[in-house]
Amino acid sequence: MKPKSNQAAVGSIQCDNTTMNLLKVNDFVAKVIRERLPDILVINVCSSPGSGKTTLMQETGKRLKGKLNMAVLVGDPETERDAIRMREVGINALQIVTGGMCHIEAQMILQALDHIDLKDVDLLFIENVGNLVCPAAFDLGEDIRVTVLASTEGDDKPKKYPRMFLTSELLIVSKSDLLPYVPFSVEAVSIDAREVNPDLEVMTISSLKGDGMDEWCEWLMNKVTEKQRHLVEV
Ligand SMILES: Nc1nc2c(ncn2[C@@H]2O[C@H](COP(=O)(O)OP(=O)(O)OP(=O)(O)O)[C@@H](O)[C@H]2O)c(=O)[nH]1
Ligand SMILES: [Mg+2]
Repeated sequence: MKPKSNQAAVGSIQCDNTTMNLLKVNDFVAKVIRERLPDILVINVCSSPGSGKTTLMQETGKRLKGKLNMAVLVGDPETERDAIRMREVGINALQIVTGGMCHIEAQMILQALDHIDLKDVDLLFIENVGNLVCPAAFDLGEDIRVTVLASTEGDDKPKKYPRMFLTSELLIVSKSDLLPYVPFSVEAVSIDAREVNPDLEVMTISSLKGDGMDEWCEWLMNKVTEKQRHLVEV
């Protein structure tokens, strides 16, 4: 019987890693997206399923109403549910159904851009598919990547899923209202995350109770201004 382990047997085929080629193609499409959205701040929000991304988007939309124009592209393997939840609170949202895929790819964003009205939009969120692994590898043409980690998920995640934290600018510890009830140390997660990525900012938020929302919204407003200023300079 032939060996079935990963160890290369004599005479085995040395396969090309075609995934690397796919990622190269993805990078080209991401560049096209960046060129197409020079005046809109694009934020890619990544996390495990259920960490509170949609709830955060809903609460953010409510608070930023009248201050800046926001839109959301939201990816899920199936259903329109998250886009419907966001539209219910007045957010311009379009669902990307990935058909079972565990991440959004840049070509999906490029296709979606033809189906969402971005006139006068300052801030475009992409809510990625809930998954701490695959989304880390796909540049979606975003300016900023945010990882959301709920207090209920455990504070050991940065070292176990390092690429997600390495490629993010901001870590949001969500569901902070549950911190008194779960074994989760914001300090420990911050130390681990910054060992992976020393430049990572950390914020603690409860979308449910509102803690940290002011700081988050101010951060967003500043980033939108920075993007627009950069535009003027260019
Ligand atoms: N206690 C608490 N619960 C929250 C908070 N934010 C969200 N939740 C709850 O967490 C659950 C998941 O929230 P969602 O916003 O749907 O999470 P999600 O990350 O968008 O989920 P997927 O799109 O399926 O990955 C819901 O039951 C929310 O009510 C929070 O700040 N505190
Ligand atoms: Mg969601």
